[in-house]
Parts: sequence; structure tokens; C-alpha cells
Amino acid sequence: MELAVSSARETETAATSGGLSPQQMVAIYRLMYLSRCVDDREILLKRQQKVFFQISGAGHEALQVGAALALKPGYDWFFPYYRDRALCLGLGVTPADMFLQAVGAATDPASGGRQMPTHWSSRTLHIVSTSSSTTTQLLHAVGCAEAGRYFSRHPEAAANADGDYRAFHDVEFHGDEVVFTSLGEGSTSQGEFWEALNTASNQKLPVIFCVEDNGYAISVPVEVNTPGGNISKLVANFPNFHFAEVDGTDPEACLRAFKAAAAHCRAGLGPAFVHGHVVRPYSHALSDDDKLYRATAEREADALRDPLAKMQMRLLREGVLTADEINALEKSLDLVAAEGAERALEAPLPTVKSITEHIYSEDLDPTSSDFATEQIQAQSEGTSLAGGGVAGSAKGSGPRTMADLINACLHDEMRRDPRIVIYGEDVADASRESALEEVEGKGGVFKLTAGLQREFGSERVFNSPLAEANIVGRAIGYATRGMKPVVEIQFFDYIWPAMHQIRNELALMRWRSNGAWASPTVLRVPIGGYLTGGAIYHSQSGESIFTHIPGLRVVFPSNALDANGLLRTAIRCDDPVLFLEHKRLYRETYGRAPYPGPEFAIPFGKAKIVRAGTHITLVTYGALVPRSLQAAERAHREHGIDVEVLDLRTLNPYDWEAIATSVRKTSRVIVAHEDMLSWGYGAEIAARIADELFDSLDAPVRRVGAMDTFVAYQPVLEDAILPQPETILKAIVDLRSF
Ligand SMILES: Cc1ncc(C[n+]2csc(CCOP(=O)(O)OP(=O)(O)O)c2C)c(N)n1
Ligand SMILES: [Mg+2]
Repeated sequence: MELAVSSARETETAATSGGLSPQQMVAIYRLMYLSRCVDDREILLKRQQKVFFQISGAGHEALQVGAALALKPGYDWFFPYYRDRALCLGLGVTPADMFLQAVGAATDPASGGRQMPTHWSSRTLHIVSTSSSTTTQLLHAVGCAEAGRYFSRHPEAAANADGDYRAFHDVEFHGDEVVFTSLGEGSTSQGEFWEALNTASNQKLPVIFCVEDNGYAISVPVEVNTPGGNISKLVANFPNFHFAEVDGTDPEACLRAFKAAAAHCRAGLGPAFVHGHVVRPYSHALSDDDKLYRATAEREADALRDPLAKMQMRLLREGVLTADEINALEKSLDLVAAEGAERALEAPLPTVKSITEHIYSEDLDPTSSDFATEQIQAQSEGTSLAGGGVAGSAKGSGPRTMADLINACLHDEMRRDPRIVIYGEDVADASRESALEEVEGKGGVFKLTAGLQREFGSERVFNSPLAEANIVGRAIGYATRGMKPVVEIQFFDYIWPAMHQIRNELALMRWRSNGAWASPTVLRVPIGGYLTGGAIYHSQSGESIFTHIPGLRVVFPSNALDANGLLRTAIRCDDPVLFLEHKRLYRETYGRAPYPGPEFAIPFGKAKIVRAGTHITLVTYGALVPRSLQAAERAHREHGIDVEVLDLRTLNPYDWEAIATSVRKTSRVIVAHEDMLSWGYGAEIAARIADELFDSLDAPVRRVGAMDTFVAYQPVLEDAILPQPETILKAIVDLRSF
């Protein structure tokens, strides 16, 4: 099999410009046939219930072989989709590997039995793990191309460094590599398709977008998804693109199209769009029957365009192979597939013990004492902040706000680590650089990124389009290449367009690829209410929605020093981190602190006792820390109740030991948060306390949270909706007398 692929590639490399040599034709047919016969064998296994899912690449083979032969595995980068069997065979994935995935073997190199078949992944070939979600991979491809360009302009950034995520992410780049990504025509309806084209076009990125147009998205015909029925017509006005629309059943036309596309990209002229018209002879998947929704005449017309049959006819017609030679070739390939399937059926299955492997990095533990540098606070005070903007004002020993110390941390870390890029909506000082000579700069709607573009330049700090999925999706692509994107979602209230990328991609990359790929990225997100007028769409909480995502770290500091130290850990760690910054706390008097120096870090999962007490434990975080402290002081003053207030600081992981130790001491506990009470973060903590600390409790576990509604604009309503110090005080007094 190895031979089949390499001979196809070698003959391709030696190709002359016009037409295909007989050798090339055979090599192409070999790959196309192999793809089809692996599909057929897998279908057989599915019918025998030996594999559990099947979706085929039938009808798409010619287009994909064209792409495979025009590009370089292990040099270029690939973000394919589930139909790309022939592409992956052409790149060097073996039929044996494919069957290992189909049976869900422990030795499945793409996912170790975690993903369905045809969810490709190979580090050596540069095939990045993709999900079942249609279109998400396009933004990863864009970020990957941006990272490649960045390294070619800043080769020094490729150097490894100990002590942070870089120790585990080697960088490869060449300067002219191309990023390939593909999707079906139905998937072009997703917003992320347009978001990806937007950035690739604007930045002239070397990405080849390949639309494999089989005319259907399951049962939905192309005209329902694409106004006018032809995606090429709709995208034709994007600047900087090379466009090609081809008969995707003709391998020669496809190869030519991809060669031209790759040449355009390698020359730095911009992205390419290859639209191939293919057929789908096997229905959508084995669970689908297209006779239910396609007319017979239409299916018969498609069958006449089957690329495999057409190529076979051509070999015969042009006298390249005789019928006997074709038979012999096909038989040998059938044998390759049969042997691959046979071996896969004997392969070891994954162990149940392995399930929890690779949810988080096993190399770099952000809870480790390596990140416990609180003691060196203030040692190097004021030594590193040469930048302007807010960072400039964070110099010196006076108390600084949370906004100041987050900005200071960003300055410090960007200086230390050239792989960091920062982008988001309005985060740059000014996109039009010439304006910087006369204006102060924007630097974020809350000014948290002020001065960063001015100090580090527009290649490292820049504005994104107004598109949240674009921000997170590209970050995943950047991280694929070993970079560290530290991106901003302007308001938590608008994180939802990125939710698909966060849950199905960012947090899953490591687990679904069985540890082969990872997305160590920081998402900084201003959150929360108490703003007086923030209303529904600038006051939301919702952290428990994200702590419910395995693979994602969630951090929620309550004061300037914690924000600085936890952000540093977030940036250096090797997992994706959602870093929640409470808007109300940005500039409060509460929790200000002197600048602690450029090495100050706080490990994740370590709560802080912000007020010691003996009668009641109050577990809280974020904006409820100062409110809980107020309530605790009044409880002491007015009722003689001594409350211990525990600031969790990080929500995933969280410090169960600290909670348990305190509850064992006080026997009474309240969990208080700003988010809505029902199904909130407190529900999990309360349930675990009831479960594991039942014997230590003298009273029921109490919770304090917002009313189960959104935050209204009118302050009278806002005050009633969100928990106030009085709400907490009442819970304390009630619980003490229980
Ligand atoms: C975001 C998302 N929505 C829905 C689905 C379910 N689904 C899987 S494939 C498919 C149709 C895709 O059609 P098209 O993009 O034309 O690709 P094709 O399968 O025809 O190659 C749908 C709706 C999905 N996987 N992801
Ligand atoms: Mg389709």
C-alpha cells in the first residue's frame, strides 16, 4: 500500500505540464479504487455489526486525489472533513489505520477509539484532528495559516522554552506551506464558512478552501442551501482569491486546479477556492437511503458520472491498462483492504481505565507548586513595565486596580514569550497604524489591552472581525502550530456565537485526538453585572455552563493580585482557559494591590481564606467575594456570627480540600454566587458537600444566587434580581439559628 501512495506521488512530481502520463493515470486510479474498496469493506463490516458507523467518500475520489497529489503531506497542513478518504490515502494514511478507527481500536492512530471512522488525524502528515461538526475546521485552517506566516516572519519565536507550554510544542514552518481545508456544499451555509473566507481574504492567507459539491446535504438539495445553486457565484467577489470551478469527477482537471491553487498560495498571493462538482452514489451515510428523496432519473444521471467508472473507461480507452490488468490491480487492492480489516478486528480495544486520559495536559499541571510564586511578590516590583497606556500607570508600589494588573501581566508575558498573539474586537490601540502618532489608542472597550499594539506591533496585537466564532476558531488553529493566542471576547453576553467552537473544538481537541493535538489558548472574557444600567446584554453570568465542559479550565478572580497571578498561570499552562474578569471589579477600590513583578503566578485549584471564622463557611468567588465580606462583617458586628469566607479563585479545577477542611470545622455552609440560583455553580458544590461531608453538617447546605431570570436595566429591578450583601446576611443569620 505504501508503494501505491508513494508511486502516485513520485510520478506526480515527475509530471510534465500537459496531460497525464500513463503511469500517473494508473497511480490515480489505484488511489481512487483503494478508497472505494476500503469504503466497501467498511460497509460490509457495518452490516456484520463489526463496526458501528460508516460514511463513505464514494463519488468524491477524483477531486480528493487531485488535492492529495498537488500538496505535500508533513509539509503542508490539512483540515479535511469526513468524506476525505481518498485525500487521506493520498497523503499517506493507510487502509489499516482506517480500519483501526472503524473498529474503535486502542491502536487507532487518529483517536484511540474515541471518534467515528473518517475523523482524520495524523501529526506526522499534518492532518489536524477534526470533529463531526460541519465547517468548524475552516477557521482552524485560517489560524494555522496565520501561525505559519507569523513564524516565517519571526523565526526566533519558534525556539522552545522550559517552564511553560512551549516545552511541549515543537514548531515546524517553511515559509511557503499551504493549508488545505474542505467541506460539503451544504456546509457553506454555516456562518463560519463566511467568517473563514473573510479573514483568509483580508490577510491574503495561503489557505485552499475545497468545496466538494455533491448537490445534497443529507436530503437537502443544493438550491436550498445556496441561493442560485452555485457557491462559486456567491464567493466570486472576495478579494485576493484564486478561484476554480471544476468537474470533480475528472482527476486530471482536479489535479490541474489544485496545482494552480497551491502555486497561488505558495507565492503569497492569497487564498484559493476550488469548487468541485462531484456525485454521491452511496447516499449520505449507511443510515440514509436517498431513494426516499431523489428521483430515479436524477440518481441514474449521477451514476453515469461516477469517477471510478469513468477513470476505468479512460484507462481502457487510452490503452493504458487492459481489462485483465485492471482486474489484477483491483484484486491486489481488495486484498490490501481485506488484510487491513482482518488485522483491525484483532486489534486490542481501549481500556476503560484510559477514558480520562488526555482531557487535560498530562505534561504540565497548572495546579502544581511550580506556579506557586506568591512569596516572590513585589521582589521585582516595577522592573518590567516599560510600556505605555495603563501598564505605564501600573508601575511603582502603590495599589493598582484589577484592570491595571491584568494589563501589566499581558505586557510582561508578551515580552517574555514571542509566541503570544492578542486579538479580539477593539483590542488594538488603532488598526490604522498611522493614527497612532496622534491618538492615545483604544486598547479594548475596558482598556485592558491598552498599549499592547503600540509596544508589540500590529502583527502581535490586532483587531478581529466582529465575529466571536472567528476569534475562537482561529485561536485553535494558532495553537495547533504551537502559538499562544490570548484572545478577548468583548462581553460574556456575546460569547454564544463562539460556543460551538469552545465546546466542540477548543475543549475537545486533546481528548478526541488521544493526546496528539491540543488547544492551549486563553479566552479573556469580561463578565457579570452590578453595573447599574448594564441590563440584559451586558450583565450576564453563566460560568457553570463552561465548568460543565471537560477539558476547559475556568478561572474567576476577585481581586487585582489574583487576576495578575492567575492570568500568568493561564498563559503559561498547556490547557485552554476561560479567564473570567468581573467588569464591576475592574476598577473597584476593593482588592487593589501593588504590581507584583513579572514572575508572580498563582496555581489553579487553590482557594483563599479571605476571612477566617468558626461558625459558618461561605464558599464564593468573583463579585460576591467583596459582598460576602461585607455581609460577614455585619454578621459579626450585629449578630456575633463568625463567618469564614472562602474565595475559590478558580472554578475548574476547584479546591475541594479547602472547602472540606472549612466545612468540617464550621459544620454549616453557604455557597454564594452572582449567577442564577437554579442549575448554577453552587448546585454542584452543594450536592458534593451533602454527599461527602454529610456527617460533618449540623444544618442543610444553603445557596445564595440571583433570581432565575435575566438582569433588568432599571436599577430597582437589577438590585432585586442580583444577590446583595443583605441577601447573604439573611442566609447567614437563618443558617446560624437552624
Ligand atoms: C454543525 C452541524 N450540523 C449538523 C450536522 C449533521 N450533518 C452531518 S453531515 C450533514 C450534511 C452535510 O452536507 P454537505 O455539507 O453538503 O456535505 P456532504 O455530506 O454532502 O459531503 C449534516 C446536516 C453536523 N454534523 N454538524
Ligand atoms: Mg453535499
